[in-house]
Amino acid sequence: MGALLCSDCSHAPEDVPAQPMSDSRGASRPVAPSGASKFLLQVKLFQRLPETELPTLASACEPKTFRSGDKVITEGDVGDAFYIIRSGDASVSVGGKEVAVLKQGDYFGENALLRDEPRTASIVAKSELQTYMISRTKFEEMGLREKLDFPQRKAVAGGAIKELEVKPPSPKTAEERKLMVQALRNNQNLQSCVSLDDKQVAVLVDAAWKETVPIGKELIKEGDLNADYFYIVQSGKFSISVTQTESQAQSANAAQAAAQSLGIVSAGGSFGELALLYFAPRAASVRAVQDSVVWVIDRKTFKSTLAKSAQDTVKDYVGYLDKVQVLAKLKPDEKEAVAKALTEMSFSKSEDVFQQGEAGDAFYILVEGEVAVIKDSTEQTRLKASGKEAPMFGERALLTKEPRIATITVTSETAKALVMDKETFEMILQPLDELNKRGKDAPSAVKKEPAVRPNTGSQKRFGNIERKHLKQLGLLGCGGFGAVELVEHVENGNTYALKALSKGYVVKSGMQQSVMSEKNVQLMCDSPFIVKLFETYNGSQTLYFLLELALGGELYATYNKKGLFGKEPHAKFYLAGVTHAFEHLHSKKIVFRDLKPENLLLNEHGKVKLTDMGLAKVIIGKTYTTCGTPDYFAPELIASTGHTHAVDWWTAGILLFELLSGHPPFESAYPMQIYQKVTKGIHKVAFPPKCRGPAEDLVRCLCKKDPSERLPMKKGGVANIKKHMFYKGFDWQAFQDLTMEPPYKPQVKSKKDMCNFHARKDDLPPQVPYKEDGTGWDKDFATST
Ligand code: ISQ
Repeated sequence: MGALLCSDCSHAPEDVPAQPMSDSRGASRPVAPSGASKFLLQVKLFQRLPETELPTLASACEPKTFRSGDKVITEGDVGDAFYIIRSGDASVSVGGKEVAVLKQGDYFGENALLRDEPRTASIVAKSELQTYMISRTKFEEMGLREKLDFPQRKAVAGGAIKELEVKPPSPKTAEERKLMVQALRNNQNLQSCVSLDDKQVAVLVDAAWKETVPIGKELIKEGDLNADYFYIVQSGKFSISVTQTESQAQSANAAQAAAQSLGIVSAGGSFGELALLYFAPRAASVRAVQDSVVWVIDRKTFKSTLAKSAQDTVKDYVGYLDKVQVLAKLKPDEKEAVAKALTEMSFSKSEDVFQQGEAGDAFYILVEGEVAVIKDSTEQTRLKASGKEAPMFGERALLTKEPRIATITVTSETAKALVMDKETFEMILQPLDELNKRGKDAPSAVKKEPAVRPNTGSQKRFGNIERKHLKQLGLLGCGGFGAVELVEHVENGNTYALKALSKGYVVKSGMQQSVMSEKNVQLMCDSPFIVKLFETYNGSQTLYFLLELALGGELYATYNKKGLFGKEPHAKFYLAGVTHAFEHLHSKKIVFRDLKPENLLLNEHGKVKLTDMGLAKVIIGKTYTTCGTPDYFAPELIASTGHTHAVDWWTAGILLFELLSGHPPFESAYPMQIYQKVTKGIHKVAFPPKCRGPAEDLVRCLCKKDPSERLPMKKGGVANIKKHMFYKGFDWQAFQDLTMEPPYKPQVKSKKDMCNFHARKDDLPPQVPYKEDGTGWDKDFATST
């Protein structure tokens, strides 16, 4: 449903009688007037067509008239047509309740031209209703789908270095504290995303400072990038206004759009909560309509308050580690580092945590449930976790790979353990036997940063291609930070993708660290399922990534243009590529954090490759920055309680749902509404017919709210996906060997053929002049000149 609720109705075409015309099957059908072209331009979907196609589109418009009371669209029916209202009113109802009235110039159902999704609302004519209708068949017959341009969904990043202004807390009376506590508790958006206990609310109240806001002052400006504060109104009044963009108006359903209309916030109310979650431009403007007083809470304080509970958990874990004999010689900060790197694992009844005779590579602390210790088929004892007791087993695995001396089997319905494997232990410290041999005065072995080891393989992988040998051939794409050009090596004719980032823009946005991290992460990767990095260059104004070329196009555009949504063989193939890519990244402790069809490319054979390491990061244990693409956010990202590699498996579930259904499961034009849906959980989502059966089960197993319960996080790991019913009959070996025939083969005529890319120059990010700032942030960037 795409009701343009704030449309300018003067764009409506004149009410010209329809004239007959033959359609492609020779049947006579009425045709829309030429004025329709102008009108159609308002529709977001059609703005993605080249202007020259508008007359063709207008000729696909069929005038259709409904009598008062006629049902135009029925909620739940599969949609196959789009309508624009020429005159008359129509009622929009969801679940039998009227949520909006559409008028001349409004339109609905444009998604039906791309996907056969069920309608999300019913539309009934309230008076005689004259419309133009475009059917999907007609739209496709005219080849218009292929000509559409599909802009990428933007990720939100949280890594800006910029310093937040935080003022000292202001003194507060008991009454003022009460008002703030209630305001925090009454903020529905906040409540539905994060869970704040009384102690955390008290910390936020303590930290708040007071500001006076004179009448007329704009406290928040829509689109402002300085969006770091949340406000509670102590006295006075504020008006909230949104310049509803076309995209919001058109992708929201009527009910959502109405909820975002103008409003007034008075004493005890609050606003700006999105700023607490992550760094993003303001979504609305807020102006004082009276002299007012507000309390201010900044994002940094908010985030660290949420992360505190994770720090308390670390303290509990250190307490457990204190009881492990083989770790007795570790220093306090070393134990803390181990505690932070423990990962949670979930087990079901009768599952073996490990078996007697197996080579041990990890040790476990049981924090929930009960297990039996079984030796030579005889139960020796049972270990039970309680609030006070966290039994542990397998700790000798940190010293040797000797075989397990007993089997550990879960006897409770479920069990949860904290796990540390030998490899991770050695990445954050050193081999345990070496640590145990140290003298008393030896320094701490805690490493500041996890080791980043470039994957160089046997050959010299970097320093082979110089930038001066590259010739630009054309623009492939524009991302948030840079442009991607097709380039050719002038000596050997090889072609590549060259991604360029303006250094001035990187510095202006405070993204220096994340750009360096992107390069380091790329250097570590070597997988056929990840776009390869060949070189990096550091120019005076620009940083460059020389990347493997994938000329088949973006998966997102391909799905839309070729109508691949809902096709199971395709979803299987692409998710298999993602599974391999994640397996590779996670083996190197890299979390990707931005899976979506926009970040998957096809090469000329149709093989899939993951791209864009802009948000990827090496982590051991948890990390706390909320970033990614809102449609794909996992619940723990929203709750800001720390996340692990398990977020990637959540996104894999969302991807599978989207590839089969045509839209992500938690969808809204308003991020807060997405987060509320995500927090409610996947069990509240209605699965469309194309995403039922084994596919539905796999989505549900990946999108478990508890990260440790997501399928690949359980015992068996990634193989659990490979063995899932959804992949019954799928030849994983052929897939891995790259011998499996891809389900879709893009048209690519040569290694310079850019026909699958339609970059627009106006989407180019700004080029900001750069002057060396003396910090040397970029000195290790280049692999070649
Ligand atoms: C590789 N090939 C084509 C386009 C690309 C865009 C971004 C990154 C890599 C690419």
